[in-house]
Amino acid sequence: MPDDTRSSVNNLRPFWMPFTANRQFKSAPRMLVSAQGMYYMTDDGREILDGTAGLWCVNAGHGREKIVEAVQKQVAILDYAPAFQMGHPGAFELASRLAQLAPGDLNSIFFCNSGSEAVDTAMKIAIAYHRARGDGTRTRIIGRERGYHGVGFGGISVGGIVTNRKFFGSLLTGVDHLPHTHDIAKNAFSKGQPEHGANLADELEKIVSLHDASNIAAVIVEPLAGSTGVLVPPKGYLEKIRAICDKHGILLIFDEVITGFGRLGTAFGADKFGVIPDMMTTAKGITNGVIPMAAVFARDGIYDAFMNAPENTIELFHGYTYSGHPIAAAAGIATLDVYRDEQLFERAAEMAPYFENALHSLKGTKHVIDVRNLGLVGGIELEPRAGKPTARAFETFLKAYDAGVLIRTTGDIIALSPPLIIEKHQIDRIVETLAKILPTIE
Ligand code: PXG
Repeated sequence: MPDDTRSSVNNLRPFWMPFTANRQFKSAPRMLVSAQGMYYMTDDGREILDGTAGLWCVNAGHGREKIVEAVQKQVAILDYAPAFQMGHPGAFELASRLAQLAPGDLNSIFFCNSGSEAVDTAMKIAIAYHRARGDGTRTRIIGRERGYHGVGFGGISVGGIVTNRKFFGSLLTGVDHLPHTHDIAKNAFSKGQPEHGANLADELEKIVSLHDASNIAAVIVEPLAGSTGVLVPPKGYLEKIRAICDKHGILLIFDEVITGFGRLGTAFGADKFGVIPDMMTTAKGITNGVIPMAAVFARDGIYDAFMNAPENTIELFHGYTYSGHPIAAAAGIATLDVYRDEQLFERAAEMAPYFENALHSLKGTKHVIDVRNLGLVGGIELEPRAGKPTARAFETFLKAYDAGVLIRTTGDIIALSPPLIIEKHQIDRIVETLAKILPTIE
């Protein structure tokens, strides 16, 4: 191999890229070199409008001075403090702020570094909680078809995305899955929550009667499923899931990695839907994507159940070197300040009707078989090309990028989740770009 391909940035071979068509990317790289506000800048000097808040995480927009300053300051004061048996003020302050923001008594915050870790953590807490209360047969966890809960073995086991599961062996045992709620035949082009599908929650009763409640620890669902293509929960569905969990003593975990921190126009999806889970997993927007961080929120009763362990012993044998990392905590505190000072969650709620109408103007555009939305999340589903699923959406993604707009695609679904600071003209630009591109795609 010639030297220049070994050592220079032009050698794209060593970086094995995540969830990426490596060969396609490396044949025509899309390199982002800086970002500010609503825009990325590419290595060839083009501005790209960010229609996806990075990967659903940069909710306050890019390059926010307050967050940058907080990180710079913190790294010089305390770069790292041991996470086990030691503390530092930032983690306690951020946990208090998060507890204040959370609905109900979701007051205990366990820090992790990614959504995948948060999901593993919540699953482990659920099982250990029942055991701590003398209910140790409750070990099963129920997820949902088309659910995305990250890529740890826990998350892919309760998750329901086939390609994320089928290559990886037998996964965790002791899981089961609810049916997903997506029903284009009945709900296509719904604005906000679809009318049909609350009855799908009754499937949980069937699963309970199959395994018996005494063996079930928890149900985990995304209140709005993001990665699988923006599946908005049908009216009444989450309320029913909550009621069935209560009836059988099963914990309800909301995976709010995407819906947390304003995406739906409220602090959390739980607020938007008026359904309070027993635990929430969060990540992404917790630090505006600036430093990796995640958090599990648990209700008071869950934390308390662990506090009967013998004195001076560890109550939960779980944690990460970087749980509550000082720099991530500083980024998190500054991020919450920005959300509060600029009222960004409220702003998202105010902008949502404009976003909804703009997206639904794509009804009737070539290939579009559904448009769905809630808050500042939108999904545009395309008819798959015969024999080539995902090809049509991927081509749309590439053409949109060429036209200066970043979208996400999953399967044949376009997902939009812009920063909450988006302006109307930027929403128009995204939608106009798609309206122009889609008819040119085969
Ligand atoms: N739960 C949910 C609901 C998620 O959406 C994770 C867990 C895992 O988080 P980490 O931090 O481990 O990646 C996620 C992540 C996309 C996309 O465009 C979505 C995610 C990540 C990357 C891309 O659909 N969600």
